[in-house]
Amino acid sequence: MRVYQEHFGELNGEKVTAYTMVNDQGMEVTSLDYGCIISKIIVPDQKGNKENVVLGFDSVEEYEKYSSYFGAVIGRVAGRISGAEFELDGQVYKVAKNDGENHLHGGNVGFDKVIWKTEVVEGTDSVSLVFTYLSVDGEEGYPGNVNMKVTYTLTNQNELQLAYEGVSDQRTILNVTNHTYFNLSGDLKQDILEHELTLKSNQFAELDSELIPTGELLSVKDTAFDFTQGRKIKGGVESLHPQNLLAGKGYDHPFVLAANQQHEIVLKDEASGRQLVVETDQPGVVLYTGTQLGDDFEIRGVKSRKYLALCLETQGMPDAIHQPNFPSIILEKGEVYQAITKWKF
Ligand code: FUC
Repeated sequence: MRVYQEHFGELNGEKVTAYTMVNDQGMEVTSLDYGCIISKIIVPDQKGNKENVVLGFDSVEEYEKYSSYFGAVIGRVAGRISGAEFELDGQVYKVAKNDGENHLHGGNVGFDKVIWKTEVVEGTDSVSLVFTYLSVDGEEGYPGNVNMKVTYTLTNQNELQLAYEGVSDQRTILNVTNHTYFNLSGDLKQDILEHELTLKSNQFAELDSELIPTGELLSVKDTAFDFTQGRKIKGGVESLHPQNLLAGKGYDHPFVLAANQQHEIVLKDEASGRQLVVETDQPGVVLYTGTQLGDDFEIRGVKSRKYLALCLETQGMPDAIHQPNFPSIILEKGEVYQAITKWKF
């Protein structure tokens, strides 16, 4: 296994480096120190053709101009915070309003838009990239100095592990994810409507018109949200369920996971024969079917458009700070926040 580095570009005069991890089977993962962005994942199809299965760009400028969080780590809090404020210990914290009246994916300059310190760690059967970043007290409105560490580990079994750690010097909130857009067809040969998803989830969070959870958990039974037996993404695009319509004809929904570390999320593309198994220790996953992807730019030569890729954002439930029935995302002073997600191809 090996890791190599390349100069990727510059962000406000600072150097951005691309790190590529390669395993003995030829699987490759390229990641930037800018936002811990995973810009490429190259895996073979059933015939052995090695192609890229994620959305990404080859320049910092394109990321700055067009990216909808492509491949990036999201924080401090993934998803929307209603009204862009929350109360903690009697104090109201106003966080950046970057999605109408609400806060989205950590604000204007979230974890996805900063440069992280990087260390390469080479093991015998794996290689890791260890990214660290100090998010200072008050950044984007959040309390506490938070020391973050994100570790991406590639193994010889074609598994990429994403491990997140955070420690704060004050009581705060933290809910981190990765916003990779998958398309298993390879090099964006076709959109993801024929991809089949299996999810161990019996409930999903109802959203309001601003895509914020209402607090109600709805049963997936007899709806296009039932992925327990496997279902093609196009089912949700054709569905007349008000929640599919509200998400722009598709999905932009948090699902409550009924199992952890048990093949709880499986994405398949029959045409290429590729399969992705996701395992996590997190309570939920946001399925986002790229319904808001713009069509005024190209992604490595392919016109961007709706349904070109989908995200499986494993995380705590969005807007949990306002929903007492969702698992808490409060992090105590000195406590270590830990989350792990694995993607096995
Ligand atoms: C997802 C969605 C949002 C948004 C963003 C780019 O996580 O939940 O609606 O469009 O990504």
